[in-house]
Amino acid sequence: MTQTLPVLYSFRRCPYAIRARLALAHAGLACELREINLRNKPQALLDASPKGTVPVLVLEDGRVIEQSLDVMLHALRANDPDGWLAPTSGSLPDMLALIERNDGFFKHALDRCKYPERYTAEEVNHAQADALTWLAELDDQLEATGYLFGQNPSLADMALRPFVRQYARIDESQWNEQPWPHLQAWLQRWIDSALFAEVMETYPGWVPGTRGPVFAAGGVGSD
Ligand SMILES: N[C@@H](CCC(=O)N[C@@H](CS)C(=O)NCC(=O)O)C(=O)O
Repeated sequence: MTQTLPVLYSFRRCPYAIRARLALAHAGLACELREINLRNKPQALLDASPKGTVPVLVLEDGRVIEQSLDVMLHALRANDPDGWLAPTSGSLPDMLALIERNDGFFKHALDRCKYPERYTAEEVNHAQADALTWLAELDDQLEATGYLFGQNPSLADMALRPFVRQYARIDESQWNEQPWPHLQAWLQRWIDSALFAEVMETYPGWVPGTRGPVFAAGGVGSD
């Protein structure tokens, strides 16, 4: 079958895939979405990207983008209608530094908070303390303008929100009781947005040899 659109291998609940879909949807960069089962990865995905993680974007010319942040940058460099790459405060390198700490420091803690049974009690206690520190810092950073880098949503807001959402979903009543009003409001605004609804739509699992649905044909505004 000839490839007429970029192909996005995706998994609905994966925070990395969510951030990639956010940028693609916002940029209106139409692609063929292939919803995969992480326990039974299609050969086409492994052929394109042997590391076997999602998201993976295969461009029409065969180039493969296999890191979520690179998918975001690719989409936004093609079309960035609300200036996610040019925040009103701070710079792209500042945003990339925060995203790196999210993907390293916070993700490490998040995994231990989410699956405590897989780790020792000491590791979990440590991770919980790290997560609280990180989230309190984000709350502080959001206090002035409601977004991480100035007046509007940016690459950093969109790259981090799926991970903060995962943390919030571990224990929603505990999340609601935390003293982080700016962080809670920031997360909720996104969850209530049209963009969130677009990227969290449910698609049937991709059947190899068939064409997946077209994703991101419209272009959806920031929250
Ligand atoms: N650094 C990668 C991480 C992607 C990642 O770890 N995705 C997870 C799903 S949330 C995955 O595909 N894991 C492979 C597996 O579970 O087999 C990125 O930013 O795209």
